[in-house]
Amino acid sequence: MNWLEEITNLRNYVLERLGKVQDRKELDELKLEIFKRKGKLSELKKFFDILKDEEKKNFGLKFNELKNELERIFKEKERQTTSREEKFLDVIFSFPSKKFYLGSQHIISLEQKRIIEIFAKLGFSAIDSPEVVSEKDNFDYLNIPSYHPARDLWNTIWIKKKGLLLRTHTSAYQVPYLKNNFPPFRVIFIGKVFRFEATDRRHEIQFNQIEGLSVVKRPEGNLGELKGVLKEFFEMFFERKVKIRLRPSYFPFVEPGLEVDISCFCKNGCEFCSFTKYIEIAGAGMVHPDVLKRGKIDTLTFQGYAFGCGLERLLMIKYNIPDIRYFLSGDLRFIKNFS
Ligand code: FA5
Repeated sequence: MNWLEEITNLRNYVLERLGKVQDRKELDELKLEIFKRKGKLSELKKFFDILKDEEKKNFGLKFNELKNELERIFKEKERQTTSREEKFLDVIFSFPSKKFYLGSQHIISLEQKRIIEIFAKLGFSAIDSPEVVSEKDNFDYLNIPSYHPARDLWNTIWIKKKGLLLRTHTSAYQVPYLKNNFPPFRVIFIGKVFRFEATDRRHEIQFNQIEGLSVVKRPEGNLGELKGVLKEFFEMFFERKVKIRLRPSYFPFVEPGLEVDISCFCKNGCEFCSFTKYIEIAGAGMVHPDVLKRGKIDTLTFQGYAFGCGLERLLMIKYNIPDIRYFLSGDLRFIKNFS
């Protein structure tokens, strides 16, 4: 057999064997068989001793060509098998696995659910309400026309489209609800409200309110019932006895208007209650007859009360949270306490 035939045969042999290789082990065995010191490739070197000088040169060229080609083919094959098998071998089974954090609901969502359950026990249904509302619903229909100084109480975030705004209070849904529903009803609207004001530990620009609205036949649904409902709610929410204090106040959409205080958890006064032993917690009152009329309610037959309180402020008292800004901070150290 001449040298060219032997070179061709070896090439064919290797290609055929490589085509059948299944895994890295078989590949390594074949590589050894070809490239080891006395392997199939070195066997060909015998021609260097046999051939005449002029043929040696041609043989050398072909020999090197084959050697380079086989090395390249083996490298490529190794790359393919590495990706499948060495990756698997890379796994060190004694290593701790990656930590997975299960998500959980935010304290605000959890507490909203609890509050809805408590009010359900008191006969109130929870109603969805929009966050983008008209100027009329947020102000005018609640006896706060554009020239009214009370508008300054609610620093408003306006939307470019004329007449729309981010609701400054959940009371914005009073008239739309009254218009579309026939009494008697007891409902709560719970959700985000927005105010363009400087933040501090008790004020946020976005917070949540719980609005209660009850409209029933006279003489039911009076201030006495309002006080009873609030007391029951606060006692169930805080899971302790609570004293309620109602003080005269002014909101244009209720008459009379009230500020609701609850007794503080401290004994001798603290920073929370500014050493007064009472904490201001909500606004409330009997729904103004003009508001009821805008909602097409017969004011001779029906009367109503409404209240609105800040959810974050309730939670600050309940869980002793010193700063309202924690709620939206996204700080996991805070959030995880309540998941
Ligand atoms: C109102 O928003 C009235 N709509 C409440 C109301 C409803 C009165 C029905 C009468 C009848 P006020 O602006 O006081 O009222 O807000 C109500 C509660 O929201 C406050 O008692 C307080 O708990 C909370 N609150 C007000 N401003 C902020 C703020 N910037 N950050 C966090 N909580 C706030």
